Amino acid sequence: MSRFHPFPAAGFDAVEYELPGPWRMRASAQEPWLDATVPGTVHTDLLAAGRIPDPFFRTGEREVQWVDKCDWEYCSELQLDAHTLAHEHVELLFDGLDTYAEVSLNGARLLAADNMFRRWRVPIKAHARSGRNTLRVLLKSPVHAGLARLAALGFNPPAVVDWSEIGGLGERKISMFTRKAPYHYGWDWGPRLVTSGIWRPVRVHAWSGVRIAALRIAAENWNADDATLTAELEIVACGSGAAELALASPTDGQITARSRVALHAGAQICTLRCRVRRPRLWWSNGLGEPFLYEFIASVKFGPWQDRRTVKSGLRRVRILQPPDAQGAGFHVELNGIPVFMKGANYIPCDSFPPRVSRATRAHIVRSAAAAHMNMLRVWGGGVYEEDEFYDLCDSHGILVWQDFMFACVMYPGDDAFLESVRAEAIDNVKRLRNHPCLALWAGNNEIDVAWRQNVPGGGWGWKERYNGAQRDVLWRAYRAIFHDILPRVVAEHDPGRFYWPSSPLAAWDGGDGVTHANLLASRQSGDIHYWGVWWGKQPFASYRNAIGRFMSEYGFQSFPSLRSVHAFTAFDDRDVFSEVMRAHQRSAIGNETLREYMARDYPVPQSFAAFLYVSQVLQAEGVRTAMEAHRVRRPYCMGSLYWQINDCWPAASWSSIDYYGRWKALHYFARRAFAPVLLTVWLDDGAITIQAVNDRLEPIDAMLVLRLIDFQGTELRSHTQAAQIAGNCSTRIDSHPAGRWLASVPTDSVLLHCALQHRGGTLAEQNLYFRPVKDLALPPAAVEVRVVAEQTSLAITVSCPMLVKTLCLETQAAEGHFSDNYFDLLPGVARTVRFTPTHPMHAPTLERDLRVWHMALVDG
Ligand code: BMA
Repeated sequence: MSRFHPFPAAGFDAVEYELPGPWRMRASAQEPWLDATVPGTVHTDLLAAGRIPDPFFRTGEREVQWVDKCDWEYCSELQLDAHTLAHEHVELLFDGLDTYAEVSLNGARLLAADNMFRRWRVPIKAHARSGRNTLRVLLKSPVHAGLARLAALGFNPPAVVDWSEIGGLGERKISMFTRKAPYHYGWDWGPRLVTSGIWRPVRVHAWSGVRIAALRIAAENWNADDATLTAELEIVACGSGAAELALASPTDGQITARSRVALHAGAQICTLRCRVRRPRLWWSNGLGEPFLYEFIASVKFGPWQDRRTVKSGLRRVRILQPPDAQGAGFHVELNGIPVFMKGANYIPCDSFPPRVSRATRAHIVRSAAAAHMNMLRVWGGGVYEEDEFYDLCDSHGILVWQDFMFACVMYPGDDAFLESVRAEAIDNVKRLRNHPCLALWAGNNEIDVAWRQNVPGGGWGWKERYNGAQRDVLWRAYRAIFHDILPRVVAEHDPGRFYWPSSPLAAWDGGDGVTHANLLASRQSGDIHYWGVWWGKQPFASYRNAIGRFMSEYGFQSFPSLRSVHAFTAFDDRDVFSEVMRAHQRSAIGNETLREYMARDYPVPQSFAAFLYVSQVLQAEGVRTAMEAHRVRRPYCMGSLYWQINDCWPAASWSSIDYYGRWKALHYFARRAFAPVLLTVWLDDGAITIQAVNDRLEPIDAMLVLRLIDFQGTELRSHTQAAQIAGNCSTRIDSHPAGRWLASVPTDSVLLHCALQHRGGTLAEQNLYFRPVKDLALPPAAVEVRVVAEQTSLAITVSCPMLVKTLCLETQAAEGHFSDNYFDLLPGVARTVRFTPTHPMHAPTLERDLRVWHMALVDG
């Protein structure tokens, strides 16, 4: 017996396995059966059977809108053997049913589900037989259910992003009536694909005597080298009597606890405690190792036993709002250290979540870590992600701001709905609470700011559309969900974790429904979604002033690359204003806004390919202004999460990584702007200001080297000075009149190259230009490209005797990843980037396949 398995096998072990299938599906009772995939969705099954066109290709989305108006039936044979059926309890576990599902076994009704986000455990012993059993799941149309609820309410609550027209429903918006991923009804970056399905695994669980229904691991009473570990076991027993509990960790042998308890029949919480000396802490990306412990909790009850294994980390995260002269801060403190949050908002990686592979999720989380992010916000219009997503965040040191799945609508407040919300919250809080990455729970996305109950005329004009009685109904439901049910669930099942009712929000006193959310959008406290740039058409420079305590959203759109556009268009569609491209642009102001901002600073290209390239550069330059400005303002501002890291289909959007996983220019820019040591320089009111931000805890003694060069590489002026940069803060290094640098210099053909030199290397660098790109006298640079094969990658060296502005390397056929891209190539300074191909390839092949973009090539 290993010391981690404290109880010997009892010979009567529980049985647990995922249903192997095969599954079949059909439009109920009318059509022949088709092969089905579980976990999966109706749409992906119909697609695999050739019954619908690809909804992502061209305008395919429009042709599949009939699917959500049908009921669908799924069926599988379930073999149960005598050993399984001999257990006291035989249950079916449904980890996710999307959404209105009637489940029967051998004709006997088992379950009527109505919430995509819940997990269901259903006893089947009374209906099961040895041998073959027939399991049927009828998935009823979420549209019919939604329309019925809308009719019953008698008025339509507000909803901003819900493509009811595409769904043939006219103005009737129904997403708020169903506990189902909000973005399925369409968003301003996503299609309307209201799917149904058995979207998470179905399992059989047969057990006797006792089971551990849930486990909570928490560390308390911290000091430098000591912590108390608490394991809370939720135990379900079939009778009463004495039981033994144990806790152990294969990671650290000193973690061990045992106790004897008296169990009663039913559910109960039992607690084990032990001390951890010199705990190895979990750190976020950039601060240290995100160390993980494995814990095993076990119970032995007569001849029966059960155990649960969980990976967790020892760390203390607090969200602090210290009052100060301007208002109150809003920052994450990790293991006693205030940490600036760098990151992005995360949406589901596909309109059909079950087809997202582990590799796709890993690519997004790894890309976040590679861009020096330490936080992702799992935004409230999507889904509570799969366990593997949080595992990835745990092991890459990415903290998670977790919204509950409510966004941009007002919800009904009838008892059944509120009960469903409570059950959903309990299921998900219990599932996710042991992840060290989990930083906070937030109630919803942008509902408070849109409604603004106590501010006449405030908000987005939502409440003004309703009479007093209707407003009462909607606001009462809001308070019940976000000020009562959700915080209570968090307090009870995840005590100590911070809860924030809505994002953005100025403040909340946590009281009995009392809110300070009626404060006008405040830059003095709480978190902010800043959309003055994009929706407000403000210049990018306004990012420097519009700074609050925590920037949880801001962003700008771009198009995916040409390679990606090829995948969802036909040849004739390749014009940003074509019907197909417009169908993949869901922001009402999308293309016009891109073009308007482009015209301010860039040549607006004639050719489609150049337009895509410039759109990415425009987005990247704009958003980096914000990232740098937010970091510069620390500690006033302590978080910068741009909108959005990923896409759920191929489209124009605010993402930095497109649907196919390709990094846009913005992701490369994010990696520079979020680097642990940032050097930033900007021109404002005739002054050049240089500032360094150091997220490392140690101070740095560096040299600042400034060189004014022309586009042919001639150095016109230079300046060197010592720069002492403190740890974990932002330091102003220098600020001086631009005139000192620019006297008698043509501003359209020079740049100021700023570098922080440290121990013989360049720690950080940045270029400052003095005119918008469209007014620069860019030389007709011919870039020399050389490719040399290395072990697993190919080294591409680019060079040019003159400046190459925002050089972009693109492959035409080869698939792979560039280590760096979208950078300025300084005159006469060669640069090597690495290309890691998906499939091995030779250097000459890549050399032929490469295509080079830069600003001087853009046809204005
Ligand atoms: C934010 C998000 C989303 C939206 C995005 C872009 O406010 O919360 O609702 O997609 O803006 O408009």
